[in-house]
Amino acid sequence: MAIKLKDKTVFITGASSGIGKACAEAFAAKGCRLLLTARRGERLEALALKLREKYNTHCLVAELDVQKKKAIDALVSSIPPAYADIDILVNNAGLALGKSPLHENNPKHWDAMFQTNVMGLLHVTHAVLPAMIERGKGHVINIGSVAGRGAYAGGTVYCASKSAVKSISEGLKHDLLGTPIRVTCIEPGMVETEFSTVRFEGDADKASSVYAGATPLTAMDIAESLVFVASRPLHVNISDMLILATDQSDATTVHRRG
Ligand code: NDP
Ligand code: 8X3
Repeated sequence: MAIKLKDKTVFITGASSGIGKACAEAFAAKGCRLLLTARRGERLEALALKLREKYNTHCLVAELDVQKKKAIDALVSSIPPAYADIDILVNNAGLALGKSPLHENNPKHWDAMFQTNVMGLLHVTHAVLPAMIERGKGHVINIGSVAGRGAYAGGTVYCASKSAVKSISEGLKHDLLGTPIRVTCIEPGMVETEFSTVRFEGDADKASSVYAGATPLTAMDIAESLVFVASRPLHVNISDMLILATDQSDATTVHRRG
């Protein structure tokens, strides 16, 4: 039987847009208390206002760049008591930059992707986990990608970063065996968010061509899956979940109409 998520505290990175924002709404609808972080604080404020009005959500927002370890440690060590007992950590902050062959890449993009998708996830997890272990409860949900299951042309470094997220999730589950802490890696296929706009540095035509003629997933499709995973009975750990659009069969194979 599903467990109740009401009054659980959920810490989400990258909650200002897309999947992270949808997760905030989906967990708010279940009565969770939210700690929402991202770099764009004004977006978080607007989201918090909406969730307080719509669901009466207890919601704390904080600007956080997950590339900054000191800022992560400072934030986690100063969380007000009402939000300090984190039940669910959603490591969602992430991005892809560019889609060119490796030898034509801008190496600064490699840094941004690895520092965010991998090191950011590690540092946030490292900061949050000890208290979960001490309290004997918690769930770490990492947002990986279909891109972590096989590399594709132009995505070498992004795919490697998401492959790392998959490995880290698996390793963490081994490390935590014998504790009640659950670890899940959610691996979405194409989801229409700001992801492609960021990847193509604001080029709207390139971004929309990713989804042309197909029906992509929505951010809420993924958020609802997180709610499902988090609400399984405590003896059930969904370790891995690959979620593809019906129009997609792997990272690069998409059925397009017209
Ligand atoms: P969006 O671009 O819509 O959202 C990305 C979020 O990550 C934003 O809230 C952004 O907030 C945040 N973010 C980026 N860099 C940082 C940083 N350094 N510190 C803190 N937050 C950061 O894309 P999605 O919602 O699609 O992406 C969310 C996750 O889902 C990513 O990990 C992505 O790799 C993954 N994913 C996406 C897929 C897709 O097709 N869309 C498919 C598979 C996985 P801000 O800029 O305000 O800091
Ligand atoms: C994002 C999905 O296939 O564009 O992780 O890399 S893909």
